[in-house]
Amino acid sequence: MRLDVVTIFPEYLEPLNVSLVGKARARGRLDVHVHDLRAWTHDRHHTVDDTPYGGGPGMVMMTGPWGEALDTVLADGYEAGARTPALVVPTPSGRPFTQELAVEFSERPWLIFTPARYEGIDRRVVDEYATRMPVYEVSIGDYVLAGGEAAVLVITEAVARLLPGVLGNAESHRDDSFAPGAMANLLEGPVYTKPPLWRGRGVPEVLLSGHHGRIARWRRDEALKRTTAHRPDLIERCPPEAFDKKDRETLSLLGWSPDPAGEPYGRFWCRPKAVEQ
Ligand code: 6GU
Repeated sequence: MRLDVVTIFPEYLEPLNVSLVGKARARGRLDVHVHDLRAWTHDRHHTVDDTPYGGGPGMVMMTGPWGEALDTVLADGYEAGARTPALVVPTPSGRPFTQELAVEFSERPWLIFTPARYEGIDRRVVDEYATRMPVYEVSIGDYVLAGGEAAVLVITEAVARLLPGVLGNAESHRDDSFAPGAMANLLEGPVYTKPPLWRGRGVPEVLLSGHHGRIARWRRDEALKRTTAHRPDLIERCPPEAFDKKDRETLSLLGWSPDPAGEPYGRFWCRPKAVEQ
């Protein structure tokens, strides 16, 4: 997979040399190119932004440098044999970045990221390139960052670990908390390792029992507890078939029951009264 990143802070992307993404590059699974947007300015001050039409606070990134940068990156990539690029535009007003989108990105041969600073990029840039290639405007969560560079790091790490030959085995993705198509997406419960006693704290006995069935059941119950506590929305949208008899027993103990309103709008389960939490 080829990755291009155009940014006014190339040094912000240094972590792409480290850890999992660095390893993917070293193994030849990822070909990363980071570009300084200011290379495509022509004035003494390397200006990339200007005041917004219509007024208002902040600055808007100008069409000129972005247009020249993207034309050059596209030409260079095609020259190097890359094909079917997709543009990934990190923005707090994008669609949520999810594991499903990470899987979709991991299946594409060429991603071009355009992390912006200030109030974002002149809309005409996205509109122009959208006539030539798929454009994904994505947000990594409901909070506001000063720029899209950190989002590029997040997205790249989520995608790189899905590439064949980057993590240990392909099986390792099947159990990801947010694996697409899973009947139920549950959060992982707690994990433990040696020593068996630390500062007076032991390990749940069942994990030392060697009873694989009981261990699997315990882990499932812990995942249900954790998910109801932290992400009740994930439980609400699980279809009834997602849960076996023991799951339903555990959910019932946690105060959850099938939605009496008959799952309107895909809500199959409802949360306990707040007082019980
Ligand atoms: Cl992708 N960019 C910025 N600037 N803020 C964000 C974001 C992206 N996702 C969430 N907040």
